[in-house]
Amino acid sequence: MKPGAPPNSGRGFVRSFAGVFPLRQRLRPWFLTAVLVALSVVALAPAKASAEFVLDMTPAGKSIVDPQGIAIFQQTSISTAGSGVIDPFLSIQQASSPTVQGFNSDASKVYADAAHTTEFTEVQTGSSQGTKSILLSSIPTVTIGGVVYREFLLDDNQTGSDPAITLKELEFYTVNNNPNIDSLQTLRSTGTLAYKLDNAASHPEGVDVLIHTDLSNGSGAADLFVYIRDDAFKSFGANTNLYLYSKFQDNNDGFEEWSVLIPPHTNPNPPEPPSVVPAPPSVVLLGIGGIGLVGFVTLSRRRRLVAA
Ligand SMILES: [Ca+2]
Ligand SMILES: [Ca+2]
Ligand SMILES: [Ca+2]
Repeated sequence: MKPGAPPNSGRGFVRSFAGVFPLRQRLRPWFLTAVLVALSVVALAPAKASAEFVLDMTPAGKSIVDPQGIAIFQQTSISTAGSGVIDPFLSIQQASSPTVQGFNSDASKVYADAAHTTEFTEVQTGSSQGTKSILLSSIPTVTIGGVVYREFLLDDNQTGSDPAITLKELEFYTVNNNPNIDSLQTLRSTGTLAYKLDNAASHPEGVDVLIHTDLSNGSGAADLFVYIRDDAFKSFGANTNLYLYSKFQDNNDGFEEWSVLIPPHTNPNPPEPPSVVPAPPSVVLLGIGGIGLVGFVTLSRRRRLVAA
């Protein structure tokens, strides 16, 4: 050791490593696997971040592909006024609460837990109130850049003085022949997950969507189109129910309403095809493993040279 060098320097660690694990042992398959798994776990450990990654839906007309490459979000001011324009299926309202959440169902009440101890009181249940079951086959399809997407429409209502609202959580599930699921816990455990906003491997801290309702033209105007790749909905039959769960933060004033456009009404300004689609998580994981393998082989060669 050089004079003044700290006792636990990197070189000292390598010597200790080489002493504990002889070269022959380090080249065995189980050892390689253990090293790759350890490297992958370290690389994928959740980052300590104070805030989630934000998809900022400003200015007007902006469209963004989500980090998973499954969803496209597009700001819109399309009018929802008049009968036969939209079919609402989830209405969430509680002006006094900054955080509101819920999912669509034919159940008379919806809860967070299967034991029914926490009710989502903000959900306006009953079809006359704007919340009901909906079939996946009733969700319009739109082709963008040769890829088929399911189209959803969100209309937020906020005060003019505080028009920003954040979509914190957004999840889509399919369930065959069951329009009456009444708890989020049951939906998450029995439904087939198609898309979850916070599932981006590149953003373990989570993903939010920031919406400004003042970009729309007055009342009766929607704020956001959400397009989900059709091939994300794996469970699909004639009686497949579509469940949408969403959670908002910084809510004020009126309700948040999810709907679909009723044909022949269509989006007059569909989003541009995404120019870059992020690689799926499995490819990213393979890449991290590959980097770990290259690093290990390089380390082994260096150890061999030192040994020679
Ligand atoms: Ca609105
Ligand atoms: Ca609101
Ligand atoms: Ca989030």
